Amino acid sequence: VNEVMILHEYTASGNCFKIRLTAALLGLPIERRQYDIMKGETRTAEFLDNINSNGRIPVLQVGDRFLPESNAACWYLAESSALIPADRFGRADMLRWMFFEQYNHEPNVATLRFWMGWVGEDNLSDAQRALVPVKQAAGHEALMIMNRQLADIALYAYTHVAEDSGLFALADYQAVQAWIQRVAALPGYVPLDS
Ligand SMILES: N[C@@H](CCC(=O)N[C@@H](CS)C(=O)NCC(=O)O)C(=O)O
Repeated sequence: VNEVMILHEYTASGNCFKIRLTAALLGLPIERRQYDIMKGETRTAEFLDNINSNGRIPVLQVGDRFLPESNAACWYLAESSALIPADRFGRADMLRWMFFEQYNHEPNVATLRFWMGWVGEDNLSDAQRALVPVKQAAGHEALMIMNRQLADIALYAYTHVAEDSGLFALADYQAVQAWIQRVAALPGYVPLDS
C-alpha cells in the first residue's frame, strides 16, 4: 500500500475504530478526517456525491478512490498480512465472522450503544423503543455465540464497549472478557478514544 490513505470517520464509532486498530496493528499510517454524525455531516450533498452515497462513515480513501463499509476497509488494509489466514477455508471463515458481525452483532450491540449513549433513551421514537428488548435479546444471542467461539478485530470493536448501552454485562461472558484482554494486550494496540 503506497497511496495516501485517509479515514473519513467519527472517533467514537466502533466501525471506524476497527479500521484504526487494523492499521495500528499493521503499522500502516492513515490520516483522519472527522465528521459529526450527530449534526448530519455525512448527509450533505457534497458527502453523498463524493465520499459515500450511503451517507455513512467510515470510508477509507485510498488515493482518489473511496471504500465504505468498515469490514471491507479492514480487509483492504490486511491484504497479504498475517491478519488474513493463508489457507482458503481460513479466509472464508474470517469472512464468515465479519458477516456475522454485520448481521447478528453490530445492528444490535452497536445500535443499542448509539441509542442509549448518543441519542438518549428519552429521545427514541416509539418504533425504536419497541425494538430495544428485541435488539437486546439478539445482542445477547450474538455474545453467547462469541463466548463459545472467538473472533476478530471486526467483532472486538463493538464488543469491548457493549456495556456502554447499559443493556449488556460482559461479566456474563467470561471467555469474551478474557479475549478482550488478550486483544488489548497486542503489540501496537490503540484504544477506541485515541
Ligand atoms: N455497515 C457499515 C455501517 C456504517 C454506519 O452505520 N455508520 C454510522 C456510524 S457507526 C453512521 O455513519 N451514522 C451516521 C448516519 O447514518 O447519518 C460499516 O460497517 O461501515
